[in-house]
Amino acid sequence: MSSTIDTIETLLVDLPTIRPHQLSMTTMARQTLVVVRLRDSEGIEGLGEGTTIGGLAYGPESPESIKRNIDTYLAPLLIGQPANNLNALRTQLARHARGNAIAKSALETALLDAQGKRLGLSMAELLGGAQQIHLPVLWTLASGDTAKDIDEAFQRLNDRCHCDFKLKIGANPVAQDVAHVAAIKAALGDRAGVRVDVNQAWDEASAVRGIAALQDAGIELIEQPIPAREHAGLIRLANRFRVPMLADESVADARDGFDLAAGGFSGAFALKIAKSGGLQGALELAHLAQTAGIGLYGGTLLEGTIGTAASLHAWATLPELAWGTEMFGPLLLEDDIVAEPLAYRDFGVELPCGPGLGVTLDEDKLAHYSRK
Ligand code: MUC
Ligand code: MG
Repeated sequence: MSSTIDTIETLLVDLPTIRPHQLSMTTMARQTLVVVRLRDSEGIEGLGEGTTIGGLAYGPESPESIKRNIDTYLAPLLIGQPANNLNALRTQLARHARGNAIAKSALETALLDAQGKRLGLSMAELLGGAQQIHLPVLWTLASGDTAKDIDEAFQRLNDRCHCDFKLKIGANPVAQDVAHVAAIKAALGDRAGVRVDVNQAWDEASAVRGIAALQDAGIELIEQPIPAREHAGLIRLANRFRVPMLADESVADARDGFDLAAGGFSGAFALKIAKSGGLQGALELAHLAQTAGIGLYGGTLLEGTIGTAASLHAWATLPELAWGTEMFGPLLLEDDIVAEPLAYRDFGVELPCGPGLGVTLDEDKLAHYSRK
């Protein structure tokens, strides 16, 4: 008899960040993790996690809506079902609930973790096997202060933590942002790669001005300069400039990827399990990008260790990530809710060993940081 899904519990966990994290749409002083604990009829537990950025500032799901929608609508679709047919469970969620990609991602992570524990396989092995076990990880500079960002970059470079940096811009006038980025790039010189993420803040005309100046300053990648739905504009920018564009909010899943590729986009796609409704959706986008000759980047929605580990298992199955990853979420948080943190070293992170995620909870820490 195969096991069935017995219970699904969700918790809101608030963790402070190590410093304010300033993005074009919000400044974060803490991150809220929606932690999923799924149990099957044999007592096997699967862990999942969903996060977003700044309540409703980043997208249509908030931590509170993720929890409520799992509890009210999504968990009842899974409870009582056979626990080991992940394809059927994913179809069940897709058929009966629209959107809610972050909530679905948290559930799929928990289902895969439980399946891995049941079969004695890591999540990457469940997905066909890892092709990389050490993944490069960049760091995001977003203190809001140029001198502080430069100090932070040198510290992380000298500690061999990160050798590529992403700057969050778009909150200030274009000329001010460009001056900030150019000063950081000039200070780092050839020692580090510097990219920017505009998080949709510019219109196309501002983007043309801003990108021209950033290209001259030696910036290597421009992430999501214009609003998510402006696919035609993003394709025009990709064709206009030498510096490549990275589509992030514009490309949630394989359908978006297909539209961009068919429209003549070149550059790279940011993969995020949260955008695609889980690991399988993110890998569908990755495989489409590979077919279309579009580069890949392992993205984060600033997940804690559970969501970061899940993403790493997915990215590890890919033969190549041309632009590396930004799976630094746990390093931005002051504390953790797992017993053993991820091993960050040599400008990257090690893929955790299985079964499942290869992550166990620290129950005391979880209780301490859980919202009452
Ligand atoms: C995003 O849009 O890329 C990734 C790193 C970071 O600081 O914010 C996220 C979201
Ligand atoms: Mg982004």
